[in-house]
Amino acid sequence: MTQRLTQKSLATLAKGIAVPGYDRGKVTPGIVHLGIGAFHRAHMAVYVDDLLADDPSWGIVGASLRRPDTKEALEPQDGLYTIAVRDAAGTHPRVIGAILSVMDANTQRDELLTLMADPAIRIVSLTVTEKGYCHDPATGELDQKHPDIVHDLANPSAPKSAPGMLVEALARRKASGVAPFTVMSCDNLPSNGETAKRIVTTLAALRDAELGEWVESVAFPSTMVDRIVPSTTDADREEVTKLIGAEDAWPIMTEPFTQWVIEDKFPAGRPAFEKVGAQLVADVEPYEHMKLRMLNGSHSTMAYAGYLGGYDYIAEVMGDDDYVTLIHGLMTEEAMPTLHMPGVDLGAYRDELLERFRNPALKHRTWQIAMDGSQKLPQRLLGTIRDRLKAGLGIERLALGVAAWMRYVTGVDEEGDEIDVRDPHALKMMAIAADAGDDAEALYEGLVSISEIFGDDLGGNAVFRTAVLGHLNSMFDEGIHATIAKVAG
Ligand code: CS2
Repeated sequence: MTQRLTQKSLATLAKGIAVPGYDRGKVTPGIVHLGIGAFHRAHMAVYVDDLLADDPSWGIVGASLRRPDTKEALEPQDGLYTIAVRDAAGTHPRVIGAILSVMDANTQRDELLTLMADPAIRIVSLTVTEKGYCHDPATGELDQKHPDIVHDLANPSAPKSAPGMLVEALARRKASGVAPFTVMSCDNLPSNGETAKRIVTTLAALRDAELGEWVESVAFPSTMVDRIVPSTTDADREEVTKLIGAEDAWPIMTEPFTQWVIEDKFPAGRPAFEKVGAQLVADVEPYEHMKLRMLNGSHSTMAYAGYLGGYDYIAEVMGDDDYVTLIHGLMTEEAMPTLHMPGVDLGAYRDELLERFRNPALKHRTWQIAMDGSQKLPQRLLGTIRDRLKAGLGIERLALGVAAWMRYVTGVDEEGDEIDVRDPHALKMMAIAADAGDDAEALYEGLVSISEIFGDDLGGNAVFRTAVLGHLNSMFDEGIHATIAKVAG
């Protein structure tokens, strides 16, 4: 039987496998990370791993707010796991040691809150996905009717949501005279620091006005994070286990590219992230817009249109010239003119993105990216659309992305097979689709009435309506391929 990846087995791994080059016994926790999923383990944890030899006081304690599966995988491995970087030349494994332990918030809530209130913890970082913010994606405000927020206001010392955990931990720090930690969002939200701050301070103020004021003084730097991380499959597990010579229950598969732009606002101190490739800047927003509109806007469009077109993976979508023309045009003609990035070569950024999407070794499922569209559309496509409408510019390709999403959330594909639509609003959307049948106009009207996605302005905009409905009708009448071929020209 293959040995398990553990601190002890590190010394006996296959030759040439990179392992932590520092004494893990000396590492102490300085960061609590909420939402210890694959993305964090491929991104921030790697930057921290690169720094621990210099400063061992920044170890990470991870926490899962929903499922215990990461804890179950990593605990028997002493927190160790492999990141396997994939490119056309092969798979390159490296063992990461930055995560000291993982807590399951459901069963260890109080222990976790006690740790978050400990002065040694100077940063609480987050990758809880868009929906973890319990907000209205169209306005970026706390959704006070969200069931988890209702719960957390009724049970402030036993919160369920990420904002609730932050507020309770900050309240405990305030009560014991400990300075606040810095809250660092690493999710794909526009102005993620400001958004997190708005949500957390609103919740704190609803609990107690004085606490709300105190939370106003907490630093919430914004960050732009980028690395493509497909879900790990059993075949990946087997491959990594063979490569490293030990069983890893949850390796993380990723691409060579990584980028992290961080607003330099850490009153409680921070690791020297700039030494390991992160860009520390005064204003992250332009980078966030660039990434959300170009990378993520393309991704979501490829996810919906690609899935409907019968493509399982992004690299397959990129094998279809019409799709490539659409995505190239979406970035060049529609997204790029809305960005203001002096000193950044947007054309080169686009070309690099197209190369990354083409990575044949990265099995990135369209279905994975299609998840939670209601939370993603506003910052990936609708913001760009609003800017262009204001300037009187065309939105043909962006509107195709929105129409493909509308077609996708009907829950039935072009072969009549069921689509497993995962979204916090899935039931509502599928009910709208069931009522609409194959009436594109009724589907459009029903979906744009969800103001958490479209706000109150977009649905009734004549240009938007004509563009989206045109594509949607074409998708129902002629299918997705013909619709894309028309736009690709
Ligand atoms: C993707 C992102 O799943 C998705 O919605 O668009 O996770 C994307 O891979 C990352 O933002 C890349 O940095």
